[in-house]
Amino acid sequence: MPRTKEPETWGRSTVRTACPLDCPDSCTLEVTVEKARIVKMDGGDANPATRNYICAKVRRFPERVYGEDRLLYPAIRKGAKGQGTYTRVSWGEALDHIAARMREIREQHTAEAILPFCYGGSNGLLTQDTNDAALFRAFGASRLARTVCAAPTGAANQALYGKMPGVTYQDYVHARLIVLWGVNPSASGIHLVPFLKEAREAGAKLVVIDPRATSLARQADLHITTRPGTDLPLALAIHRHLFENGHADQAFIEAHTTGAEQLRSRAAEWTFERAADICGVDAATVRQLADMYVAARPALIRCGWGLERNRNGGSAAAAVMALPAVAGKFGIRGGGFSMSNSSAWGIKAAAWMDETPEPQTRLVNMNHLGRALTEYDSPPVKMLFVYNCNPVATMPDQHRVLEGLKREDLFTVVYEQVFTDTCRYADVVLPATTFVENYDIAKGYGPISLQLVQRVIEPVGEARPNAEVFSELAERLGVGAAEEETDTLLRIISKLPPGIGAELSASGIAAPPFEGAPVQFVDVFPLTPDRKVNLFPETLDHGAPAGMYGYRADPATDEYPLALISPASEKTVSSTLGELRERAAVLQMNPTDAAARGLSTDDPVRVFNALGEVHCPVGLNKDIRPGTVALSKGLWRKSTYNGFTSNALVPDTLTDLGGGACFNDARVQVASLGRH
Ligand SMILES: Nc1nc2c(c(=O)[nH]1)N[C@H]1C(S)=C(S)[C@@H](COP(=O)(O)OP(=O)(O)OC[C@H]3O[C@@H](n4cnc5c(=O)[nH]c(N)nc54)[C@H](O)[C@@H]3O)O[C@H]1N2
Ligand SMILES: Nc1nc2c(c(=O)[nH]1)N[C@H]1C(S)=C(S)[C@@H](COP(=O)(O)OP(=O)(O)OC[C@H]3O[C@@H](n4cnc5c(=O)[nH]c(N)nc54)[C@H](O)[C@@H]3O)O[C@H]1N2
Ligand code: SF4
Ligand SMILES: [Mo]
Repeated sequence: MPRTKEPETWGRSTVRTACPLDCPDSCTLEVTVEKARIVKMDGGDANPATRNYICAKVRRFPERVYGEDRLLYPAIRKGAKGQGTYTRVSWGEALDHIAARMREIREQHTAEAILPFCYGGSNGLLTQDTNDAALFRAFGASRLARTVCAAPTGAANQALYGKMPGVTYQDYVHARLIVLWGVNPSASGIHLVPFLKEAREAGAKLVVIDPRATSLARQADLHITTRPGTDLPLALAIHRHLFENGHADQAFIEAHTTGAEQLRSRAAEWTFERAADICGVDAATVRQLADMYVAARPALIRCGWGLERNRNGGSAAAAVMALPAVAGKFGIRGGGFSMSNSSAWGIKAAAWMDETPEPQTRLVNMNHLGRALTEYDSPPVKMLFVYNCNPVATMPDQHRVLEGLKREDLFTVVYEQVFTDTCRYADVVLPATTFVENYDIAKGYGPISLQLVQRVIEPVGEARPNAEVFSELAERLGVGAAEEETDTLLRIISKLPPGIGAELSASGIAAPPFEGAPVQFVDVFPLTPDRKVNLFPETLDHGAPAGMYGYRADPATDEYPLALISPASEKTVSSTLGELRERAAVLQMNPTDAAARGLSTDDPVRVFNALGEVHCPVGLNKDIRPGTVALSKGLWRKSTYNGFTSNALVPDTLTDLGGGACFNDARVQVASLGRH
């Protein structure tokens, strides 16, 4: 069983655990503790894919655990909303207060006026979809559609393949061609990088499709610098070439797919020239990509999340993931596609949540938080319970989110590790443990891995784990029983598929299915009802006028001609660890665009559109395509001059499939701010 806390030892010891942050890699960690304090966090070797090293940001995690922004005790708002002044209270008082307000709101407005709000936080199996979900279900709160990330790629993967597991890092070395499509592993999943290097040394060609020349793009055999949001025409042009020029694998299509004819007809209009024109690249480059893809076997496409964050994101991901089926690239080690592998274990929260069935209460799309807080009625949102999430920093339409959070009649609870930008608007702040202070189960979504997260140190201050706090609140509200965190852990372990729980308990890591490296169409097949690839999911063919695989035009205007993207930064995981950023974030801009505006490096600029404006320094960077500018995702408000981040410029429009966020559909203008 998991190690229970030994009496405090003052010697030096090392504890093996795992990183549950929202990152595909899910590293094994070795955490060194001295005098009951963490002195070092480094890599361990249990997860073969993460090879004994970790990222620089998690090496700095102790600065979060013991940092000045850490929340140490529960507190209740004292001054005006947004002022950020609080009085310390006990846990008992805080939970009594919350329970009383929840009852009151239910009586006056129905429980649907309560909106739980959570996302990635610590991404383990314990920190979400357990006692939190049970409480809100049993109480009858509104439900949250957790769509801020992976909703379009998830919808596409589900519809086409039923989320069939993908090629894992270990097998990249077998590929002859690797296409990194809208993904930047140098920041967002660093353990893939050495596998890419090995593959290239073994002769694989590398293609990168990205509006920025990332460091991998600079090393690639081919870099296609597409305009953001244009991957759909690019992928359809390759489909057209495959179908029209005899490169489609008819035998595979016949045996393993449905909907090929419809896909073919939607692709028919996308000649190389027409696609190239929309993508802002040469037709010859598109043809080169198609030729390389046709010629290579095994050929592997790593589909990332950069391509989903726009109005065409779902269809784009579907068209990209359909390529190996049409081109006949499956059935060989190192061939096929990689997407999220989070479903590879077949673990579903339903296994332990069935005791509390989900009520059919109002479903709120989290990307519409601002709208929900300012517009929804019958009932209005009267209480927001935020946990595992920092919506002020991470949700679209930041101004509207803030406007909603400022409502005096909104009761907001923020349950957090550090005093985030969202905490500032809370009526009650609750301190949460970090993953070195609680148990969890970390599930990788790049490599297929499942590891136990250990409680390495005692909670700092009065911080408490999610499992305990939500069950205690449920008990106060008469809809559940308080549960110790270890009991929740044991309950979940007992509901894992046979054998897995025992392995986790015994050794802290479970042996992955297919030895962690399944071959698509040899070891794993589509998990769709008919076990075929559904190349044209009819149920998704909506959203007139475009429909499935229909291209929606770029939202740029003469007034706001630049596409603003906000890629993952190596310094944070979304906004987690954003408190440690010291300097102002820099807007990356191509020198041509800067020259046209009379801007030089470090000039303070206004980045603006009809939704808002961001003030920050500009950096001239030839690695970003003209017409596109970039500001990192996950910035805290303190990281710009005026306290707004790219999300102040991001519309809350939704993607074509899955109701996802259109972060990269922000269209902006940039001008000098004058002296700062
Ligand atoms: N260090 C670090 N690691 C992380 C995260 C983090 O914040 N920091 N976040 C984690 C999370 S939550 C996620 S979802 C993943 C995301 O990881 P990635 O899939 O890498 O996602 P992004 O960084 O959003 O975008 C990847 C690349 O897509 C490019 N891009 C932007 N728009 C487009 C487009 O329309 N088409 C194409 N082809 N490319 C485009 C960007 O320039 C960027 O280089 O990373 C996870 N890992
Ligand atoms: N502009 C722009 N914005 C984006 C994106 C983009 O591309 N562009 N990408 C989006 C993506 S990919 C994602 S995944 C979202 C992520 O958005 P969020 O879900 O808001 O993720 P984080 O910013 O990591 O914030 C998670 C918070 O949960 C807290 N937390 C961690 N563990 C626990 C716990 O055990 N208990 C409690 N109570 N709290 C905990 C952390 O301290 C942290 O503040 O952001 C999105 N935002
Ligand atoms: S954030 Fe990713 S790379 Fe960093 S330690 Fe965690 S799993 Fe490993
Ligand atoms: Mo994400």
